[in-house]
Amino acid sequence: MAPTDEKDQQLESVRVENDGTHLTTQQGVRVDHTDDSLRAGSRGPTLLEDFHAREKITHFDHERIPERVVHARGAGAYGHFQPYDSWLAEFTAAEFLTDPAVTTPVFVRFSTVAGSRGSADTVRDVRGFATKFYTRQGNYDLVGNNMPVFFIQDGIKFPDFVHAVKPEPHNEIPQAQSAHDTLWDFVALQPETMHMIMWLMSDRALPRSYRMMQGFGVHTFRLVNAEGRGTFVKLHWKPLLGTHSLVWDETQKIAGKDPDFNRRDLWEAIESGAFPEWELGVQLVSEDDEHSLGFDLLDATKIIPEEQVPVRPVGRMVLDRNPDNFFAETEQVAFHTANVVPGIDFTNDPLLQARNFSYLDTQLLRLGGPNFAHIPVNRPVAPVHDNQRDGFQQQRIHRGRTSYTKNTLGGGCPVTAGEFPEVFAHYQEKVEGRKIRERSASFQDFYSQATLFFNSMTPPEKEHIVAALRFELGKVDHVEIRAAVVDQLNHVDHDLAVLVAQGIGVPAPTEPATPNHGRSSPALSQLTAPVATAKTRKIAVLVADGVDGKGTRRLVAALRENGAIPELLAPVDGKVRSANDEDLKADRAINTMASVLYDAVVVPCGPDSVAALSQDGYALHFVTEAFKHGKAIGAFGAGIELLRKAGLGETRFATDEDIVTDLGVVTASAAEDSLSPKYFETLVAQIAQHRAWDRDTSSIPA
Ligand code: HDE
Repeated sequence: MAPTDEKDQQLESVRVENDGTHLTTQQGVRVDHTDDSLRAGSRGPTLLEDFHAREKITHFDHERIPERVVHARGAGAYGHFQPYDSWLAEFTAAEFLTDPAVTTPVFVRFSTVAGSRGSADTVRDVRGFATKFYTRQGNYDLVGNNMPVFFIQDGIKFPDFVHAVKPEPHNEIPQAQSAHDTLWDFVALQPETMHMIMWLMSDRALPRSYRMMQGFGVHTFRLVNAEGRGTFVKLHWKPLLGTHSLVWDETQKIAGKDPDFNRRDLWEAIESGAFPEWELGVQLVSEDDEHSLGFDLLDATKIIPEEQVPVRPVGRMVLDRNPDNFFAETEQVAFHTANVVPGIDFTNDPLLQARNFSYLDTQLLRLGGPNFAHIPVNRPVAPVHDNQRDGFQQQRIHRGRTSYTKNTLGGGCPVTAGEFPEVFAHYQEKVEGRKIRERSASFQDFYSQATLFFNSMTPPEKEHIVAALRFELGKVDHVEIRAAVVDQLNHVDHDLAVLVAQGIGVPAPTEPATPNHGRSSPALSQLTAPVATAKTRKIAVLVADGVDGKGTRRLVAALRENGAIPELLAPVDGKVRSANDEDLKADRAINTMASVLYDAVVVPCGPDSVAALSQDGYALHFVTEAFKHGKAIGAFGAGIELLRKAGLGETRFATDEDIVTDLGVVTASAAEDSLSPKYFETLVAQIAQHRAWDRDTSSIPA
């Protein structure tokens, strides 16, 4: 395929194709045989002179590099970013944010934080959302997360925090889980974690898809305009498909059924042409208003509520190309918060300051030396001219005699001429102070935004937080740690603390430690203004021999028309024979899949089909489990019988020609051609709702 942008073009020069080639050594010598080593006699010892065997095995021995100390597991993709218009030029000199004629190539890596490279995708965790913009002024990295705050206020505590959340050092248990003693011991002793803990215990920690996650720069950064004026900024990514989550029971099951769930989802969406999109937005605060927000902008445990400062749209990012090679690109990509371009600068957020040290440092170990910027995925599209030389894995052949500034022998080049914003010039912030190890008094409010977050949740979201805290603390062996966390929760919300205490066998507090201020920020809830679309949702259609062929075809067509992805699941793989004797391709055997891998399930008509499915424990469990997890369920004609058999609580089904929607279950008694198009519309609308939260599923087994 012809390269699509400057970055793709650059990568093209290092891509290797093996089609129609011969096997060689690394030296390009063709090899006659690679299955037997060179030996003295066919049963004798292997000879040292077998350079091919030695090279092959040596290379293999050195294939691994250290995984990232955090964010080890990830998935990446290429795409591009384009601003809508130039309004932001009043605030920043960064061309890629302000010139709508400029399309900037990007590489994005999504990740979990705590787990190893091989851990499951759907664990309860923060998700990384790191974007490398290959701008014409050099690389800009926005290394953000899917939650807008962080656990700690000062980077010096990062090693402590990470040691606490990672598997415990004596037995390396548990993998990719926060539900263990050391994390909660840390939390109980560090009240500044409470706001982030509320996010971590919320549905945000269980994204349905990387494509359905918000992203946040977290810190307050600084935009600088062409005149050198600075403005504080918070950066937001908003997914066009809306922000949606899985439910906890489901995520645990997916971790076994498909540990690559989020990675696969991203890959498949891009392969199928359903390119994920996000809108970049900014919250701007003038320097004059720095101290008027009621909290400190430099404190990364605080958000600026959107109701206080609106998020203004800047541009759109589309991811439209999967990498060719996971290791070369997704593993070797090196993000760094200090990769900034003219127009974007730092603030004194102590977390950001530490990150500006850490990211360069970590790559030196992970990627084996100071030349990691030469690795194809990391190379800027902007020209690079420096006096840095040598080092392990040097990839460039610098010509000439000079590698120092100033020089006359090289004509003075590379020169340092130019003025901001043509060149990067650090923002001239005036700073004064004594050297002191002390946290500012303005960083001491640990609870008010944790409370704001909890207050802003809808009832099901609150229930999920209570259940998550009970689960997590229920795994903590030391009861005194459980109690200490409840004490902290009692500063956030008294009722929350009581509910959690009741679930984990510790005394409930009698009085609130801090009264709830009662404020909320509706924008924090995922459910108050959801984006309703069925696009890219995966729908399981349960079929067996004797299924209503016409009805099923119409269903599949209607789902596809709305951008959903229907798959026919049958008791065995291959095909099914419909009631009117046509063959329908079965996409999967039911027992190789599970309801947790789909967004909705539909059972078409066909008395014989339904009779067969009713004898199939996998099919019955499929429906019950989808109901348990709040998913849209559909059935028409005899298909309703399978729902009855599966036992969907008090749900009311269609008994005559009507379409009935009850508790997110959409049924119609008609079938084949007499099924009204309205049925499909209603079903699609229900799928677009993501989940039905009005079900009481507490007694539904799953
Ligand atoms: Fe990171 N973080 N971090 N982090 N972080 C890393 O860099 C670090 C923090 C984030 O896909 C490491 O290349 C410190 C906040 C993402 O490659 C390391 C502190 C946020 C990624 C590191 C933080 C993040 C990382 C590990 C506290 C959200 C994955 C390997 C001062 C705004 C990037 C690496 C990718 C990765 C250090 C806190 C996001 C060790 C010291 C806050 C998305 O450098």
